[in-house]
Amino acid sequence: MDNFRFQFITSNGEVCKLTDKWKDNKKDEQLEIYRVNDKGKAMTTNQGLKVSEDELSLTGGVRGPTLMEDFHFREKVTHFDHERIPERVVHARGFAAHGEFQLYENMERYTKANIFTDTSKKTPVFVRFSTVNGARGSADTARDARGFATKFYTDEGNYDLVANNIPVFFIQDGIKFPDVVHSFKPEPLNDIPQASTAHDNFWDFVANNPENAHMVMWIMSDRAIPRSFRMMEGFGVNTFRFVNAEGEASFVKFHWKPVLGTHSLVWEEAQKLMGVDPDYHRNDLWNAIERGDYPEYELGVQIVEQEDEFKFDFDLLDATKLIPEEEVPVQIIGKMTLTKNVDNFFAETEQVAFHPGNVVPGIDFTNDPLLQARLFSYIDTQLIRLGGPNFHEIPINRPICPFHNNQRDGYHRMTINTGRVNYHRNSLAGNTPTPVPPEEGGYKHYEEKVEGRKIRARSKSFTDFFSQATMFWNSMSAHEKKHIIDAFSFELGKVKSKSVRQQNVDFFANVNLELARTIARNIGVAPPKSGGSSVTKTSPALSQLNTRKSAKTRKVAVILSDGFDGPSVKWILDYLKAEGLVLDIISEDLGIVKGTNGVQFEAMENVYTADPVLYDALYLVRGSSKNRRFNEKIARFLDESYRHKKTIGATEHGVEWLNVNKLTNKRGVITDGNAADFAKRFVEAVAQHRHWDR
Ligand code: HDE
Repeated sequence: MDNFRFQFITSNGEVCKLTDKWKDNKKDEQLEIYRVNDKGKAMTTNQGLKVSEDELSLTGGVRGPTLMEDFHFREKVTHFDHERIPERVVHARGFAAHGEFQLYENMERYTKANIFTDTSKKTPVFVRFSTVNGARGSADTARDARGFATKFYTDEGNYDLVANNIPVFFIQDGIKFPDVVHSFKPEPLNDIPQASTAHDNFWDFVANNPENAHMVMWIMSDRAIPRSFRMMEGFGVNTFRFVNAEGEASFVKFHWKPVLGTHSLVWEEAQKLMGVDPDYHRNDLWNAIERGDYPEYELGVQIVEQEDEFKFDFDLLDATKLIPEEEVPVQIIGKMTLTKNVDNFFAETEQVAFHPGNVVPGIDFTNDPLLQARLFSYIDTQLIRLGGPNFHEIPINRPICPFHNNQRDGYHRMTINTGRVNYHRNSLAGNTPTPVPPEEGGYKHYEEKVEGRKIRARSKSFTDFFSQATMFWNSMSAHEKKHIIDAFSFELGKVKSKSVRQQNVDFFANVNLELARTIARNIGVAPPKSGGSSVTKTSPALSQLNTRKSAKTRKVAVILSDGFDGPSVKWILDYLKAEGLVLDIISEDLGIVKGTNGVQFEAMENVYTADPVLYDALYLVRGSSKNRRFNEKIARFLDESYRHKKTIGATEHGVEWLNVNKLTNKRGVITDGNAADFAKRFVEAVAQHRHWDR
């Protein structure tokens, strides 16, 4: 409770928690006027008429027909009939939270944007994480890229950094976006498979559109099955432009770096989680924020001076390429902290509308043809999804600064513009609202020199499709390479067309011959004889082995039954909690589990609900139990935790279980020592995330 320093009482007597981090948040103040709590209120129609009966419709006699005049029935059912809006055509499944951003370092040398020059300012943000492929109701842990879209409510207007957790994209030109999306969505004949690229159409697209080689390597990697939204990087993908007060420009790539490091699930775990807890990532984020474990991400920028535009062996305007961090370091310039869950999923998460074209002075675009297409698409899709041109008036989308112009009318207009003038130029309102000169904050597009013929052609600098795909492969550790091979073998193994399978191994031979040959052997097609790459370059920053490590917020399954050593277990659990680990006591039944010396804990999970895939680590104490189902569950916890490379700690009877399962003295399995020594080593082991060399 310590995190909640401020409380307020609502009109119907509820005590609300307000975190100190969330206090004085301007967006929250703005949203407050739209919040309505119906608890304790009289029921009315939408016209404010008090309703006397809400369960029986108006009928002609107790067994007679329902009457048309029952306006309450009609209003209630009509509203229900219209509750759904179209889901996003991509990124339909998402989850969001509020927070704030604070700058570490003044970036005025590169940009005049207020949020990147004023280190004292706390800018409210709203962040929506998403999967790309699956429908709104699909499972969280599907293999996919993740969206990571941030709306900064700045004093100069909304700035949207609409990012993904993978730094490159499938295609180079937005005109191909409908093609790639059609190919990875469920097949049109039967709408199968849901939220999965493991089908013929996608892999047919892959083998025949060579620019996607690099992105597909990332999708087959562990990056596509993140452990948590709190443990993924974010990348702006497209190259943007910073412009400073003198009008000088530089190129910029945006990065989010999670403070907890970048970590992934293993595939078997991800698959099981789709059934055990389809809301796994949602629960993880929601619960972390409710606990006060506020997710943190540092904002980084890679800046390339204008004159260095052509010094790379790829084109900066090509979204299938990344700038290796070893060539241009990521400068960390600020931190975002997510401090508050939404009050209403639909009103906030579903209705939020991001757009890469929402920029502020000091941030501008480049000619990246993918970015240019995005600048068209987002507003267009929101017009249909949110039903008209006034979606900027929906509370979650409103800027916190005032906005004035001569736009009027349209579906669901909320603003009541007073005054007669709705055009520019005018004399009746003194020619207001007035355009603002750039020196006073008006947005001015960077004056890039543009010339050329109108053509449909791509620059030759966009044609190296494989070098960075090979660099990615070269940069992976042994277990990451194995996971990539396994993922290809699963996905292509599901492809029915032998020709498509063969085309793909022949295609990926361009990335790495051994990779392609191994996949070929796993999926029953001829291993390619030629191909291979001469690229030896690596970028160590791409391997998740080199990420930050922390035991904080890791979930530990603590298996207990009556009779455990009370003082010792309590000491260990207190230590783990103090180190920031999150503990779930699992016992045979929900309720109290008793140890010696009067120590007792309340179990949160029982043998029916607990599952090893829900945890990062296992601490097995047990007491003594004759419950067969409990024993089976312990055996499964040990088997899966071990195979999924998780930390296993055991004391008391737990050690006997390790002996029986021949797990003692294995890496990441912690047993002996006194309580203090055991607890310390357990935390160190959990911080490793997984024990890959087990
Ligand atoms: Fe998007 N993208 N995108 N995208 N995108 C959408 O806009 C589009 C791309 C990304 O949580 C849509 O409001 C085109 C790259 C995120 O609400 C749509 C192209 C990146 C989200 C759209 C791209 C993204 C979207 C669907 C290629 C990483 C979810 C719903 C030219 C930098 C935002 C919507 C949220 C959503 C178009 C490529 C990120 C259709 C045409 C590259 C995180 O407008």
